[in-house]
Amino acid sequence: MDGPRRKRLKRQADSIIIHFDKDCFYASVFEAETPSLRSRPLAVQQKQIVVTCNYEARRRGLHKLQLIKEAKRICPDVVIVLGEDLTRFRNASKELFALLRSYSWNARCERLGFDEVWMDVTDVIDYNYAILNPNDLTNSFFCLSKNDPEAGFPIDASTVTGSTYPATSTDSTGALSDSLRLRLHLASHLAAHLRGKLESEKGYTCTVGISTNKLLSKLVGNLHKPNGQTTLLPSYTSEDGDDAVTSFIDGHEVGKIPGIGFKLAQKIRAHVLQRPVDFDAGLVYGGTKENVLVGDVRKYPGMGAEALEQILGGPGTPHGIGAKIWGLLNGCDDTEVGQAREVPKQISIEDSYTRLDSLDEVIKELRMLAKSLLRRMHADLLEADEDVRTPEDDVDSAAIAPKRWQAFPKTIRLSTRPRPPQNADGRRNRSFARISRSAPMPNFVFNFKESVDALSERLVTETLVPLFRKLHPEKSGWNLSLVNVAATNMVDAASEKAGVGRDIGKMFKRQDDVLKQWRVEEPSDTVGGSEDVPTPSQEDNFATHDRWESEDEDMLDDESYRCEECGAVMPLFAMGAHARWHQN
Ligand code: DCP
Ligand code: MG
Ligand code: MG
Repeated sequence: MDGPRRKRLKRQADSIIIHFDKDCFYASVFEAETPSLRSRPLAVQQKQIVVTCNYEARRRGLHKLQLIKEAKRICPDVVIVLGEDLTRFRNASKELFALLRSYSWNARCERLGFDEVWMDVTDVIDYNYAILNPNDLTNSFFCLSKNDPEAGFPIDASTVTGSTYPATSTDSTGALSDSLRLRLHLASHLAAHLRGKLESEKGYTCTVGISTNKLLSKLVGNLHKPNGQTTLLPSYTSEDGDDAVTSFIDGHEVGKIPGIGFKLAQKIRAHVLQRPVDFDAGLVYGGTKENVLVGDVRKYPGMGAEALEQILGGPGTPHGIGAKIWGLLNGCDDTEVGQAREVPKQISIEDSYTRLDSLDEVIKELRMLAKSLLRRMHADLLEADEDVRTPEDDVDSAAIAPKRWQAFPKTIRLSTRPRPPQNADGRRNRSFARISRSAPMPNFVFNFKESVDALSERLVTETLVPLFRKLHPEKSGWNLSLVNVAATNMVDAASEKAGVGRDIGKMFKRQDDVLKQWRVEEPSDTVGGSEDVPTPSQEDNFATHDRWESEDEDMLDDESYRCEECGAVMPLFAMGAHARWHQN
């Protein structure tokens, strides 16, 4: 029984989204490093588990999240590589993302984890749609640049490239006058082009889905794995639910819909089955034997946004969850593809210690921190310079790899966390404060001709040790529990004059100029300077920082303030006095 006619959600179909998922990502990173591995069964180990394996291994019966023991039993000649150090995956992920990003006009490229990327290519597709010749679609040209009409490739816009859902198109009549359909054709050609680039330039294959929102593009890609692409073809909307999107989404088990996690899925299943759901704890993915399809839920009597709010709402679930989930079950997802943030706001490396007291110990630790800081700056801020280099460049920089800085951190900040002395009652205050000192980032760190070891040594002796002495004028007995070195005050290279990142000599001169007018002159009597006003700092911040997000958020709470000039953190009430101190 179908019940009263339900109001159908209108699906937005203005945007065109492409979703990429790299095939056997971790394994393919090793294969890219060592191509001979490609023809052998290869498994990547973390702890006692195969986190992923290549398709040769999968052909022989191995799969993701299998026990190593099991994998060896099934395939004794499996090659096992260790995947616990994520550095190579992070770097590969960034490199692949940068390639895709370079084809985007609107910078709407968003990563999910290391191996997935969404691109909102609406602007590129609309531009190409507008220049199509409707009378000669078979001889079209896909333009990759608004400024360069030659950049692009020939396509047959009357057909789609790759696989489709539905597999064979039913509505051929008038199809080519349907703008959504044509735009999806165009997107399929762009996707194929990008897959080709990823493979020919970087050696990675991936699985791609093309549709009008993040949800549908991600789901439809799964239909042809690996090294395939699937376009979800119209119709995208209908009065009675016999459109392609509805039939596509209806066939999914509810728990397979991104955004419907295990708990939500269990509640929905229980409602539709009208009984508690069997829970099979043995299944790795936290799945269940019960299959409740999206279609079963969608057509269930009384089902809709309000009903779902009743079923799912309550403490711990955000208000409006019903409408959101109802949208997903109908293939609607209005979340935007995030805009790529080009470079981190700051890079911060820290380590915690049980006790750090002598200058020798401190210097040893500063060396380690400076080295990782420079390595991270190289990984996160240096990009391959793919521009054509002028002969002039080649004369004086022949030895330099074609790389350039995407951004320059103009400030280096050293922070420590001394343990306060014991109180009279013999106890210590629980909340430790960080104190910090900043200085201009010295120019030499941007010179990538020199080794990281040599540069970090210089950074320690010329910058970090002097900063440390200012921060801790006492000779010893600091009892430090944490040291943090950060590159902050990031300035985008693109915002400097064009080409500055490529011409190192010019860049260094400019750096000098920039820094001169900017330099903070330290008053000579900084003992007990007001920069060092203690602040509460988070107790859980013990692990070495290794991420892009600014750690300002960790250090700053509602009652703290960071001086824009020197980066010192202090309680709000100290702000006025601190500003006056700068003026003197
Ligand atoms: N990964 C992980 N732990 C998990 C799942 C995945 O460390 N529980 C890692 C290993 C994968 C990478 O993330 O290589 C990407 O995950 P995918 O699920 O996309 O798996 P693959 O890319 O390896 O395989 P596929 O070809 O099925 O996409
Ligand atoms: Mg993935
Ligand atoms: Mg993958």
